Amino acid sequence: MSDLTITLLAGGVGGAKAAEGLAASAYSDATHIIGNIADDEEFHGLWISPDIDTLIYSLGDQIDRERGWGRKNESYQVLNELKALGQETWMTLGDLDLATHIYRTELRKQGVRASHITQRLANRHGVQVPILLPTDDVVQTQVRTASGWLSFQEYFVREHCEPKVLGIDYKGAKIARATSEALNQIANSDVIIVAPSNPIVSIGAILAIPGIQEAIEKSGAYVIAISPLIAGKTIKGPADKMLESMGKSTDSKGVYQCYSSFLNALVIDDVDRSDAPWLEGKGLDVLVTPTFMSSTEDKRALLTDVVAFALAQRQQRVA
Ligand code: FO1
Repeated sequence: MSDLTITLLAGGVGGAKAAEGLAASAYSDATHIIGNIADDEEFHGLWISPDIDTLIYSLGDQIDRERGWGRKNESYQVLNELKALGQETWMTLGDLDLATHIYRTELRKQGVRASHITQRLANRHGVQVPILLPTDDVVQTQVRTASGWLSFQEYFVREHCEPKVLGIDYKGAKIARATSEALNQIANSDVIIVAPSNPIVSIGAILAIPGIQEAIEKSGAYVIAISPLIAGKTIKGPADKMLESMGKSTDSKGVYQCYSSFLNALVIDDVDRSDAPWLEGKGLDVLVTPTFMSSTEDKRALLTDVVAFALAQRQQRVA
């Protein structure tokens, strides 16, 4: 499969699970990941890139598997001292995790590209699958609520996704420059997999970088998305609430609406089998299979099936 090129668009916990599935599959050498950077934010003067760190920690087997983010075997001495100093500590940052943020902040100050910092952190953790960034510029998802705009982490962590989402803005996206690495990877892709990540704030934030969505549409790749919803609910995170507040239905149709300009196929769980005819009516190929990923074997099996399905359907379309 050396001539096969696969790209995974990934954000959040769902993205990390799909990345682990590909990394454990026979397709790992064919895969590059493009990770979401729009959840990034500064805390205690340090630059934090949660979705990228979640990808690195997951692929490096350093992730706290209970939480789905942060490091395993973590301690919180520094955070406890910051709390004693009267600082806000609603964003839980462990001691090992803080080393990542100190390192990233230091290299950013030296002018090192975020893409290169990501590579060095990935190397430190023995991550084999390359993680590319859609841009090296700062893009930050903002969430509009009745009490005003919140950063994504304020909405997701401090407010526990409780406020109704009235709008989303990808601050900085309009002037962000797509990285050549991401554009080239997309252009050369045979298969592009959209992870079961939040279509609005994880995948949407990648697509909001000028040139990225257009590159996907022009790539000729077979684009297949794994629905982040099972029976209209997410496993983790606010995708269902966000779809609803953006006027999209909280089911496979809503996911389709987010990706309709470039999607060839949607992977839905067995419980959502009844959505298949509507999706096929829109010209999509539909793979109905269990999409809940818990063990590494679940992840490997699902991503293997997804790639095999995509290659088979692509073959038929070419024939
Ligand atoms: N999520 C939480 O729900 N609470 C936290 O305190 C928290 C801290 C945190 C620190 C580093 C990191 O990389 C991720 C962290 N997350 C936390 C998860 C994070 O908010 C989300 O993973 C993404 O931003 C959305 O997927």
